[in-house]
Amino acid sequence: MKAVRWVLGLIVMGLHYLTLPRRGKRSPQAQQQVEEALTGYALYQLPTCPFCVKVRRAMRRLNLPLEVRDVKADERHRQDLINGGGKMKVPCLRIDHADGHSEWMYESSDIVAYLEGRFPVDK
Ligand SMILES: N[C@@H](CCC(=O)N[C@@H](CS)C(=O)NCC(=O)O)C(=O)O
Repeated sequence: MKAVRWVLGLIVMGLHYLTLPRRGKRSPQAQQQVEEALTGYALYQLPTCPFCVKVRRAMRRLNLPLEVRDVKADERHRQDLINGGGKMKVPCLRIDHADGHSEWMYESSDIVAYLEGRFPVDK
C-alpha cells in the first residue's frame, strides 16, 4: 500500500511539474499589496496529495506566494492543524484575521474558489 501511494505520488508530482500553469500577472503595486495581505495566510498540506497539488497550482496561476506548511515533515504544523482546524485533513487554508481569530478552510474546491475571488489576477 505504501509503495502504491509512493508511485501515485510520483505520478501526481511528475504531471504537476510537466504541466505547470503560467503565473498570473498584476501590476507591481498590486502584487506588493497582495503579498502583504498574504502574511496572514498559510496552506497546511502534503507535497504529493492530489488535492494539495490542485490548490498549489491555483496559487501559482494566481501568483500567490503564501506560506506552505508540510504536516508530515513538521509535527508542530500537524498539531496546529488538528488543534486549530479540528481534523487532520489536507489541504487546509489558515487565515489569521486582524482581530486575532484564525479561520481554517478545508476542501480544495472551496479554497481555490476563495483565493480566486479574493486575489484575482489581470486578464
Ligand atoms: N475533498 C477533499 C479531499 C481531501 C483529502 O482526502 N485529503 C487527504 C490527503 S490526499 C487527507 O487529508 N486524508 C486524511 C483524512 O481524510 O483523514 C478536498 O478536496 O480537499
